[in-house]
Amino acid sequence: MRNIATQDNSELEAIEQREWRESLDYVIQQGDRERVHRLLSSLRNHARAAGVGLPFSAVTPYINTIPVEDQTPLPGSQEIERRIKSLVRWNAMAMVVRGNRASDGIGGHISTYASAATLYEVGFNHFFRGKNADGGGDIIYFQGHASPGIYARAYLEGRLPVEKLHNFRRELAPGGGLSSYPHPWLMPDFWEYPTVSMGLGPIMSIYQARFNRYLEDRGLKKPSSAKVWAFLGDGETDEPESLGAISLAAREKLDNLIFVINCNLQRLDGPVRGNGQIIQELEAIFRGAGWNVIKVIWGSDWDPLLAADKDGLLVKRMGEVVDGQYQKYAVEDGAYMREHFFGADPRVLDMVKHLSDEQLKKLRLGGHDPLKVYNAYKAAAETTGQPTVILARTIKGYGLGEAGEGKNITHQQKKMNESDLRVFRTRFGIPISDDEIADAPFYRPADDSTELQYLRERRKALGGYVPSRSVRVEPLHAPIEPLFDEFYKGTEGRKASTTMVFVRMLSKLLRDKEIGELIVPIIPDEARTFGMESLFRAIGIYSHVGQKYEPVDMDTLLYYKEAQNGQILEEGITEAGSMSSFIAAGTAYATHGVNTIPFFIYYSMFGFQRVADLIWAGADSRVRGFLLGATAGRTTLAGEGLQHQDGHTHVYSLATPNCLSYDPAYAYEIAVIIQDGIKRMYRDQESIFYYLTVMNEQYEMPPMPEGSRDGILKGMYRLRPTTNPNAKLRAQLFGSGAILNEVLTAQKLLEKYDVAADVWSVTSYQELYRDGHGCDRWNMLHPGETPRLSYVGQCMKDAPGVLVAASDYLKVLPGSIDQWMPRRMRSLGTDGFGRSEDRQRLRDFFEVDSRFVVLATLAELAQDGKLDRKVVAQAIKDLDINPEKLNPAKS
Ligand SMILES: Cc1ncc(C[n+]2csc(CCOP(=O)(O)OP(=O)(O)O)c2C)c(N)n1
Ligand SMILES: [Mg+2]
Repeated sequence: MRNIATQDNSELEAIEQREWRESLDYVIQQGDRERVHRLLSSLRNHARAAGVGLPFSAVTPYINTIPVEDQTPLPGSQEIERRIKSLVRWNAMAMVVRGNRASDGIGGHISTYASAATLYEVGFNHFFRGKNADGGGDIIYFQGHASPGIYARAYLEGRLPVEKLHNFRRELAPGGGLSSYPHPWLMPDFWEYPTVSMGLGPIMSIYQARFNRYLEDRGLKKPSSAKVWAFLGDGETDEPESLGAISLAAREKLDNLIFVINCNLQRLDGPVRGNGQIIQELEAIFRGAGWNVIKVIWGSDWDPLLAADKDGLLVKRMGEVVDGQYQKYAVEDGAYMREHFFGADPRVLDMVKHLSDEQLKKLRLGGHDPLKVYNAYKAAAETTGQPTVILARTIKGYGLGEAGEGKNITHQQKKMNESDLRVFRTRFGIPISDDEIADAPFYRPADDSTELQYLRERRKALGGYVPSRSVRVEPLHAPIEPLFDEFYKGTEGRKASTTMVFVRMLSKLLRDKEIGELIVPIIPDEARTFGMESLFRAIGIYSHVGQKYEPVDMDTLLYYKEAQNGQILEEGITEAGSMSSFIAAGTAYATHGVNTIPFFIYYSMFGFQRVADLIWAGADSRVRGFLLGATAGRTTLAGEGLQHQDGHTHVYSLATPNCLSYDPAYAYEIAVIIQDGIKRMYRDQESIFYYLTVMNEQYEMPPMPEGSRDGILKGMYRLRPTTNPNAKLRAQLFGSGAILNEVLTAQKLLEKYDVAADVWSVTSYQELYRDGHGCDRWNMLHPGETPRLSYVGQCMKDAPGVLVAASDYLKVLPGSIDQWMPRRMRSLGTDGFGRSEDRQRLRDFFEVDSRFVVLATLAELAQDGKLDRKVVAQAIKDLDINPEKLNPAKS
């Protein structure tokens, strides 16, 4: 009896469901979507009022977002586009296979592009706008591992000669090669944006899209319909940077931004979410964040099946299969799919009885169907008020067949044997004969072939080839020198910190008629810490919507002013986001032809230590601008302790080849460095950027010594020579940043020990190091010529005495120039974890105060036999130094 009742119930429910659906269909067919929305939400409210709460769900069924009825036909010739795509596929694969035959282990990826080919080709033929288009064209972040496909297309376009393809990943080959991934540093006419460190492309693209708006809102660029496209892998979305800034994109209504996530359900080792569904997971995340989500899961082959699925049984089945299983269907044959996918429900199985196993195997997925992809891109491009993400389902290694399609090893598949090649060739109809196939030759049809004519015509219509990087900006010629005059004079007794000096300098630059509007201050919620709040009112904080509220401090002079033409990028607590803005602003000279000059000021510890990989990406992008690590110095930032006190970012920054790093002590040093920096980057158009540390210790800023300019820039100059050069005991002392004052005090204290010391200000160990190695290298390679003398060597040529350096950074920093010193140099530095303490105790703890400079100098003299060791022992007592104190480097 019970069974019959259950059966009755389920039949009743099925009828009920059908009737409700038919009623809804009736409303849908009227064509008024808003009416459907209203109806459903009133039903939901009605149910809620009756106590039936619907569970929250940000996901829609596991089917395409765009219904078949809403599709528009693909313009152009599908057939020619398919042939072009096949040629790109072949050449991309051949590039990797040939490369690895010529040089085993050279690497490269076949399967990423193989899965993404349609996603790119639809873009190339119909959407990506080149530099001649409105607004200078689109900005495209190509997925790094798909680079072979992008090169293969450029080869067909006639932009890359075949020799370059032969030298994929062999950049040092005669005639040059192609870089493994998108690197503007290595291919400055081709690649625009580096992407291969996963997660950075997505976050950079978000801030790029926002920066485009900023330029428009501030009148620095005409509004345009240009888009920012970011192509990423589904595995890549596990990187925190990929998803970490998506809410900003929605909040700022960035409808100029389109993410395309290639959901091949696999990453390097295996499935992205074997036991789940990455597409559904991403849909929920993006929808929750306010994005327009377009799922492109099933290709047109599935449309008739879905149309016949009146009871939603197929959709239900599609939604219950996990990704690991979907991957299995991709590698198995049609019979397996029939049995295991459709066969789970006899009614679903029945729906495919008219299809052969072979036809089942060939049912295409959405990301491989140009029509579906075209419609998704079109909808994305037409979306207003929201960014769009396209979740396109594909198969990793599509087309590789037995050689790797859908297999777990496919990411690293680099080799194909003759029979694999033959299958690939036949599948994609590449006109290469059996005799030649083993060689995997590149194939390019004649220039006047239908394919190449079509391809050229499409790119012309869309504004030129992409990717393509060019610098068309006019060099800046504004006379900025007078802006810095006041800083050369010193503060005449008043105390100031280098941070205060910098902020004053920035304010002057901002007020300048010529370059003021080009300055882009970027701050991650730390303006008050650095005494920059006066800028809020003066130049405004950028907000696309202006200020919709009355700020609580409206009645004060320095109120928190947001404005549509605001100039400050107040990013909130995100160094990664701020750095992405810095990259967008610092590459605008190439992207937009605008010389924006970013100044990104942040807590020094949270720069190179926190977002070094983004800084690296900026360096690769040929970024220009100034990074300012404020509250810097392990012992200069008092109180904050271990997590905040930076004593090492100058060591990290040394590793970035085009970053010039300075640890200046005085106002005039900063003035010289920034002025020269603007000249080198924006007048001379050098692809360099700057890292300056600034501190919060206040002291008097002296006037600039005559003739020191060159030395400041090169890295060192003699600041205060001894008044007693003929003394028997001599020393050379080197100080940087706030520790320079300790060294000057030591110079005085040493007089009591009859030691006459010269004091040098070292503004940049990094520049000295680079110069020293540059000279050594040149001398090694030119044995027959007059040897070059390093700048350190020049400075030290006639400098007598022992050598002692002290800095607020690791000992290795001064140690890095040791080899160009005429004699052994002792380095004092701040190796170890910081402490919450005041400056004086910190400098005692880290052994970098004036007392330790004195002690080190005396110890060096004793070691040279110039001084009795008893004097050193006495000095330890006089200076009140505890010889048994903890070693800060280890405690
Ligand atoms: C930060 C970072 N970590 C790791 C890697 C190494 N890596 C390169 S590709 C890849 C897998 C990519 O998977 P997915 O994002 O899904 O891209 P697909 O090739 O499947 O399109 C990994 C782990 C990297 N390039 N960057
Ligand atoms: Mg993947």
